[in-house]
Amino acid sequence: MNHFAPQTLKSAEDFIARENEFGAMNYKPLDVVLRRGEGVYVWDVDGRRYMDCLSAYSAVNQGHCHPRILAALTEQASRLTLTSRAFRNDQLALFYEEVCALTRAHKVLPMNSGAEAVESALKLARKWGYAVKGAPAGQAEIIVCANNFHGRTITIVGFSSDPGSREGFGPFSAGFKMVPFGDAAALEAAITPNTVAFLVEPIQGEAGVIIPPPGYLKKARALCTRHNVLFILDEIQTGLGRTGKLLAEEHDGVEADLTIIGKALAGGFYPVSAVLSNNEAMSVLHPGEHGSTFGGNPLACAVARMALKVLVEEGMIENAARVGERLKRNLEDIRSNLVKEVRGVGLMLAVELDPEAGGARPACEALQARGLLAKETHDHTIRIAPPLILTDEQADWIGDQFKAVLT
Ligand code: IF1
Repeated sequence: MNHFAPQTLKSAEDFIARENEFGAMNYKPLDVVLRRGEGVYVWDVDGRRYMDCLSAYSAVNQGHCHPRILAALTEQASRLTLTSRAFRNDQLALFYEEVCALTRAHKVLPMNSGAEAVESALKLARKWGYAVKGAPAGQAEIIVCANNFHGRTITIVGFSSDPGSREGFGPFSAGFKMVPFGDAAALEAAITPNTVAFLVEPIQGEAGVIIPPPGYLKKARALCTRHNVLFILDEIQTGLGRTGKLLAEEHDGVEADLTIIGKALAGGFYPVSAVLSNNEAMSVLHPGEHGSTFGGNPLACAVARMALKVLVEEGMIENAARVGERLKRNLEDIRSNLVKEVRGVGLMLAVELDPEAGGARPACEALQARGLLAKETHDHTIRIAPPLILTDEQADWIGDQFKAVLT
């Protein structure tokens, strides 16, 4: 029997049935099977075109199959892909230099997935806590927020407040404390002499695009400074132009001690993440204390360098701010008692439906039928995060589709 027989799957139903037969069932995707993507559009196996309003959870901010990133990928892939960090490669230094120039970070730790970068930041924070702050051995505490989403490793789900993410996966790492998101007084009350870090998303993504009260990040930053606690921002989703700034922290005029980026860092071509550091925290890591086979590989670095270059050179960040405002206005203009709230910044938007509206999932299916792919989060929220190259006309078209489905 030939295990590598030519593809015999044709219809979407064929692909879905085969997936369900052999795959882990840890997702419940919309029943659309995609074959091709270009810019803000994707096409399914029947040739139907959709506007992508999810952007792979903000990993394709630059648009699908961006030609300049594709060229960087193929050029590098044909030359050198992986050296491991046992040897050096000629892309890593340039990646470091360009990321630092762009973000004003001093040091970069390259990883692959977002969760790995979060884990790396937590390790750094603990080591800093013992080596620099002087926390007693084994006593370091890290404060996180309720309704956080930082990834899927055992440590990370161990400090999740979402039962679905957490239950059945224990025992978990000790040393994490949870406070309500957006509540600076609660943060201050939770800080002890053993607190080494506070980890927070500038805007909570999975929680449903939750924007904290004005001044929250500034207060949190000040508290962290006052109590000698590392302020760690998870910008994996909010970063790299999504909110109309390179980093969401810029909206609040704050600078984190450790900033975690991922997703769009490689424009959807490759998993690349990084921890950025603007203080002495990175210096606590010595050879052999942390690493990754793939972190900092030349293919990842070449792709990430171009992904950042096009984001900046092609004006995508400013476009996200401008078109995002227009799209938000379009959504706010929908007169419907099915809509409870429209919220978001830049092109990180969400429509919260009235609990009586019949749920976000059916609304997403109705949008799908009209050629728009969006994803619900929780029962009543539809998130809208198209690629940052969205035009005014496309923003108006999205508004029209939501209007048609919600009125
Ligand atoms: C999935 C959500 C988005 C993240 C933040 C770290 C990570 C993520 C702020 C981990 C990942 C994901 C993963 C994806 C769904 C997606 C998501 F709905 F779960 F919340 F984007 F909104 N920090 N977010 O948002 O990064 O290890 O996945 O690279 O299917 O689980 P990762």
